[in-house]
This record gives sequence, C-alpha cells and structure tokens, in this order.
Amino acid sequence: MPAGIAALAAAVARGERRALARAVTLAESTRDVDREHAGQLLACVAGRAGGALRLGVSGAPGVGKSTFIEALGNRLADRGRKLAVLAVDPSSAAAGGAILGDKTRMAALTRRAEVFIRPSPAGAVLGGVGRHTCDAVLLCEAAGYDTVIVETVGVGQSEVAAAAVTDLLLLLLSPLAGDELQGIKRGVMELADVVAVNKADGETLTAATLTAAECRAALNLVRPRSRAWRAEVLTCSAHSGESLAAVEDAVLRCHKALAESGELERRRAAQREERLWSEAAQRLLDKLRRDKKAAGLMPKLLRAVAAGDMTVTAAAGKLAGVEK
Ligand SMILES: Nc1nc2c(ncn2[C@@H]2O[C@H](COP(=O)(O)OP(=O)(O)O)[C@@H](O)[C@H]2O)c(=O)[nH]1
Ligand SMILES: [Mg+2]
Repeated sequence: MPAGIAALAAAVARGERRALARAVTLAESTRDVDREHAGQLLACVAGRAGGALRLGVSGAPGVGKSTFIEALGNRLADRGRKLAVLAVDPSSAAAGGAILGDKTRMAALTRRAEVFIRPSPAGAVLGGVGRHTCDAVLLCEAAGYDTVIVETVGVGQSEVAAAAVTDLLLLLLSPLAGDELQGIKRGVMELADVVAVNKADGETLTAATLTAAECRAALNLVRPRSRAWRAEVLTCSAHSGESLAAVEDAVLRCHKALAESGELERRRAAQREERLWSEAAQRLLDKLRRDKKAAGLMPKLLRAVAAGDMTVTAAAGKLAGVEK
C-alpha cells in the first residue's frame, strides 16, 4: 500500500476533517488507480466503521430537506452528537446551483467546526446513491462521527437506494392535496420508518395536518417494514422549529427499537449481502466486456438477433455462457 494512503487512513482515524474530505473524494472517483487506493484505504479503516446512527432523509425537491436538516442537525449537534451530512443531489451534479442554495440554507450547520457536511455529485446511479455513498458513510464512521445523515432527493428510486445504505428512513413530505398523496409510491411508503409532513405552519398548517392523517391511513394499508417498529407520522415546521423535538425523538426511539430487537443488525447484514452481489455482478460484467471469446461471439449473436433467428434474451444467455 502507498505510504500516502496509510497516512490518509491514520488522519481519517484521528478525525481530521480535511483528511475525511479527501478520503470521500477518493471513494467517489471512478479512476482505476483511485478505486484501488480507495479500496486500500477502506480496508485500513474498516475496523473502525459501523458505529453511527445512519439516517436517510428523503423527499421531493422543495419539501424542505435542507432547511429541515439544518434545524435537526443543529439540535443533534447541540446535544453533543458528532454529525456528518452527506447530501446527494442529482440536480447539483452539473451546475452546482443546488449546492450553493444548500450552503445558505444550512448556514449555521456549515459554520459548525464539529459538523462534516458533504454535498456529493449524484454520479451515474439513478437517484444518486451509489457505491460511493456507502463508502462515504463508512469513512465518516471511521473518523468518529456517530450520526450520519444521508440526504437524497426523492424520485421514487432514490428512497430505495437511501434505505439501502442507512438504518432508518425519514420521509419528508410537504402538505399535499389528497390525490397527490396517491402518487407517492406504495414501495416508498413501505420503506419509511418516520414520515414528517413539513411546513405545518401559517397557511399550510391545516393542509399539513390533513396530509398527515391521510398518510396514517395509507400506512395502515402497507406491509410494515419491521416488527420492531411501526412507522410514525408527524407534522413539523423546519422554519419555526415547531415539533422538531418530536421528530427527533421518533428517530431516536426508532433507532433504539431497531437496535434492541436485532432488526438493525439484520438490515445491515441484508445491505452487505445485497452490496456484495451487486459488486460481484459488476465485476463479472467488466470481465465479460473484456473477454475475447465474448467479443468474437458478439457479431454472430447480433446478426442472429437482427435476422429474427434468436431472441435478445437467448443471445444474452449465450454471451454470458449460461446457455449453450
Ligand atoms: N413555510 C415553510 N416553508 C419551508 C419550511 N421548510 C422549508 N421551507 C421552504 O421551502 C423551500 C424549499 O426548502 P429547501 O430546504 O431548499 O428544500 P429541499 O429542496 O427539499 O432541500 C424554501 O423556500 C424554504 O424556505 C417550513 O417548515 N415551512
Ligand atoms: Mg436541498
């Protein structure tokens, strides 16, 4: 292992923020040499990871995720928690506009020296949560952060991805008209451990209360994600701070219930297994794409498919070597 990587691992383990930022950048890189170094770095610090409460916060653009995380994050940090925020924003990948917006909405949090905030480009993965997010969580833990918030923009798929790298998922909603609530995918509702209807203030207070009631009714119809915890629906205002204490309390109680019942460890074990399969699949695909025999077979298969002599499915089976 290069000396630089060992030094970086040691600096991360000492909790140095600059080093953590560099380590996350390395983990996000897609260059082969960086991937190799990131792998070595992660292997170095793996023993120190795993200790944080990993909270996913997801919601559609504009529901108030950044405002909410600023408010909740300050509460958690005031209580002495060491907080890291990993914000994955697909819209920020190109322009950086959303990141600038978030910097102003998370102004107080950004100023706190003990809080680590990291806006990450979404990358190629739909919804923006990918392998690098998972690694970034582990690196934050290795650096001593005991609470890691992963913020994702809800587009249906990203909640699933967020749930795959966190212990519990907080779904943030804005006050909606009834038929809009129908549009929230059942699968997303099934994943939520805590639902917070934000903007329960001023003109939108009544709508927020109604939305929460409808949400509770909807949750009664979906399969509970866990036996140890029943999803709770609350209203809050990230602006005024109203009921944020109740949301924070629900998150902490949920985490405790999951940990004590063994559900937390089961979720993490399932996540590890899923990740292992998906990385192995990626490796096999890389290998197949470089394979000379496969490359030689490809033109024949394509001709056969084009001529209607073979289906794409059958050709794929042949290419992968699982069908004769
Ligand atoms: N009335 C009200 N507006 C809010 C609240 N939280 C956020 N907002 C506003 O909603 C807009 C989107 O907030 P932002 O945090 O950027 O949402 P994000 O896109 O989900 O990160 C901003 O104009 C906020 O000022 C709230 O609790 N009440
Ligand atoms: Mg935001």
